[in-house]
Amino acid sequence: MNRRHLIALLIGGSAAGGAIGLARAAAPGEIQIMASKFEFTPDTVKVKRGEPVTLVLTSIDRIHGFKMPDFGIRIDVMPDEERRVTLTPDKAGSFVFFCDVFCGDGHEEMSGTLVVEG
Ligand SMILES: [Cu+2]
Repeated sequence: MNRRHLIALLIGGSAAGGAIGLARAAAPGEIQIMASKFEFTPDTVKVKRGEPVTLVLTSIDRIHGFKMPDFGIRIDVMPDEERRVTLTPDKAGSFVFFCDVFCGDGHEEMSGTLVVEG
């Protein structure tokens, strides 16, 4: 993980101010994502522009990868271990994330979408 890039994202996000006036979710800003052959669950994650969110990633079978190029994020997803990555989306839209550690015949299909509402 590129820590310096994440910090830059956080600073950029707070300057965007896109979430002002929106109702706050009751959740503490963490979203669990489970990786398995050959999917992420959930495979669609909704967040709000300008609000920090922490993705908590874990795998139930083997090592997978989690890559989201639009936000410069890439981490290994380990079995029985939680890995966290925090970002503040500074742009609205739909952004693809996918597994980048070859994990078998269905690997190419292993992807999902981050929906940033803004
Ligand atoms: Cu894979």
